[in-house]
Amino acid sequence: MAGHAPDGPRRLRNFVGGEFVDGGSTFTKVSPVTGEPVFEVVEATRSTVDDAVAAARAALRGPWGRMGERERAEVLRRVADELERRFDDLVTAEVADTGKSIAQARTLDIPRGAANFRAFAEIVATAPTESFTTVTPTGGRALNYAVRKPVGVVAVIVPWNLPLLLLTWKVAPALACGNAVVVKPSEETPASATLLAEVMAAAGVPDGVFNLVHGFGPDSAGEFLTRHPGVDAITFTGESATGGAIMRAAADGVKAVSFELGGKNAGLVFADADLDAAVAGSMRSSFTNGGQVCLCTERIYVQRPVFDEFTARLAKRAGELAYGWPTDEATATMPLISPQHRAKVLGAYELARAEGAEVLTGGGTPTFGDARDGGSYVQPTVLTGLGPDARTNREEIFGPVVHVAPFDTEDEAYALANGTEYGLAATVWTRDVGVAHRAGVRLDAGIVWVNTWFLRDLRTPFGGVKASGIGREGGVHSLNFYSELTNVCVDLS
Ligand code: NAD
Ligand code: 6OD
Repeated sequence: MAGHAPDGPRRLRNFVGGEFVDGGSTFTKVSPVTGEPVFEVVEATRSTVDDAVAAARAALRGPWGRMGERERAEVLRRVADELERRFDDLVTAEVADTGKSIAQARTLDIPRGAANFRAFAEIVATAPTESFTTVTPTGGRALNYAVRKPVGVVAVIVPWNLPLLLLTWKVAPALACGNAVVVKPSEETPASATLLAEVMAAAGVPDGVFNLVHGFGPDSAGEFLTRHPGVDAITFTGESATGGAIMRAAADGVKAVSFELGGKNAGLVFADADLDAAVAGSMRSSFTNGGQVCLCTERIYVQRPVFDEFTARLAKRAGELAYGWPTDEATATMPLISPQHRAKVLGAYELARAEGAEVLTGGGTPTFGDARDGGSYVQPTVLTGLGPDARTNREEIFGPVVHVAPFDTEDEAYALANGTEYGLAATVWTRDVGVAHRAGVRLDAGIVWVNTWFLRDLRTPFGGVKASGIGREGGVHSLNFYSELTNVCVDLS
């Protein structure tokens, strides 16, 4: 049966200085598909975190700290090779933790893990050195050039929705730049991160360069890491409120932070759009991974001439999404990550009704008559009828739900899209090249997709504006966060 480990709950341990370590209490990870226990996870204590940070620091003083970019790039390629060798194990782990469809894990999550390492191997090996020639006060010349150095020990804290993808998106550039990392995966998704530790060891990554601590946020591994004086920088993906808490924790140590946070992303469908593509694309952008992607569109604004047709087609297709077990190839949706998250999303469905929304499809929970009734499923839901000030249209829900509303003018579309505290991503459907380019300028978002969604080139800047983040990662932007640049100025006269 899909979704849980065949031989019952397996014990997952922390990984410190190249060894799996036990100790401390454990917590149980349950299957989102059935609610049954799948893993017993050893929670890192404060002293485990101390050991992990010390191991990372020691690794920086060893051979790792003396490697050049090309050698490190070679290590990253070996990690990618090993990830590909362990592909099936990683798929199984990701499906067990999240309940996502095996088809998605095979085509998105796990391949992106390997791709992250290959991309940053290439990026670091080919990055140019910044240099300027300067005229000196005596009319001579000076040469300035910037030397990249590792920041040091980097804490990597990530969420549960795309566990391996999001973890490796940060670990790959951090290692490419010569840092050592202590990673804390979400308490909801400990399995693929544990396999990544095995991958690191098999790929010959020196001991202590990659350390893993399991646990929670406040008063657990997450907070121990962010307050740790031995941590030099924190890279975090998760909720905006958690980003605020981490920023407060990091303030005393004046640690560098990179934050990829929440979103309340808008889709804009203009009347001239290819409507088939807009409906199909919006199905992906609202319902991929059960709506649990920070880039998902939870608000779609549709130009009035096509509003009725677009909305009817979207609601019909959302109502037809196939549930299935994760191993069924036809499965098109998935459970939410946990009963707590399900309660939050169902609360949002209730709030939408209380605010006066019309529920076009969904709005509740499915029943299966089998073990999935113990899981965390909700129905894919399409809402309409609410104004821009409704909480449903302002607060991130992070589930398979979208609100659809009409607009008349291009200016109005941008005003509606920009009307939240978030600014992560926006998706625009139009055949008008002028609108396509203006949208990039007018939308308050770190990423604007036109006639597509979640099409990624790992060299491009990725991040959010407003409450959706601080900084950009991707390509040279990642290198800049994960390196210290020392400018060397040589007077040549
Ligand atoms: P979360 O903020 O609750 O948790 C994320 C991670 O932070 C987990 O590992 C958690 O244990 C840890 N954590 C929680 N409190 C902490 C604290 N006080 N100190 C240190 N660590 C702490 O987020 P989540 O519920 O796991 O993930 C969903 C959220 O992530 C959504 O808001 C989503 O939009 C956001 N997200 C953003 C992006 C992006 O790229 N912008 C990508 C994926 C998810
Ligand atoms: O594609 C990426 O690099 C990325 N960071 C995706 C984030 C998805 C959010 O859930």
